[in-house]
Amino acid sequence: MFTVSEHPAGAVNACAEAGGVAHGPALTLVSHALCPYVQRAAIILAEKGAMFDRRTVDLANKPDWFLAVSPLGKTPVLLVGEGPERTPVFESAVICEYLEDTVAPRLHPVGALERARHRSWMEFGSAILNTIAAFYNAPDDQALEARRLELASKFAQVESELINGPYFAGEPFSVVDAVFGPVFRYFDTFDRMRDFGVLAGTAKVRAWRQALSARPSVRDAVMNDYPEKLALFLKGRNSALSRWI
Ligand SMILES: N[C@@H](CCC(=O)N[C@@H](CS)C(=O)NCC(=O)O)C(=O)O
Repeated sequence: MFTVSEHPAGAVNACAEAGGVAHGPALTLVSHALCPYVQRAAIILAEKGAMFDRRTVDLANKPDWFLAVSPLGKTPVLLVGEGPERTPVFESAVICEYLEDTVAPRLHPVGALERARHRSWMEFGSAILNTIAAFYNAPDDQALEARRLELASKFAQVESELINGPYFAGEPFSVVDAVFGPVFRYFDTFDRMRDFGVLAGTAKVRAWRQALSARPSVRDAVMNDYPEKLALFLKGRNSALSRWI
């Protein structure tokens, strides 16, 4: 079963390509409470001021209606339109591109090469999410330490890519920011366990993390009980990290 909840984002859809059509199709973001890929879509929808509904699904017990709209059985899915005309768009990167194509304002840079560079760093953000999963699933201390070092090394690479902030591209908020907001959110929970020192040598990354955590779209991309739910999930991994909770 799923629960349906309204999202606080306001305003109406505006079609960027059509030069500002007042109302676009109904949008429903099929979500999971902890999914960082869902969060990036929610952040972009909020940044664009798009109205959307959110349906939360239990991924441990996937209902048939969900499997019918999610060929890979994963969240997020963006349902565009209603009834028989409804089209499911799956894979977060594709959802981001669809929203860029259809809802103003554009968050990607205008120049093709700079846009490609942003997409590259979105991929890097996804690679960090995979390392975070390997970190919290590490079966023993040795594996945990290896993943910790891998994370520190990846954030050192991000550090050398950052300019003056507050965001990835400086002043404007971009899609890369929507990818890294959910990445940094994990560290709010990790930091409560102990100081793992993953971001110790990366002053620009730490400043970026702070700017993103203060951004309303990033803050509101999860429900209030997210920290408790994440802690419970991490505890349930029975991994080397679980004992710190
Ligand atoms: N590449 C996908 C990754 C999405 C993903 O891994 N979603 C997870 C939740 S965060 C999921 O639905 N897992 C369920 C499963 O794999 O069975 C995207 O970017 O949308």
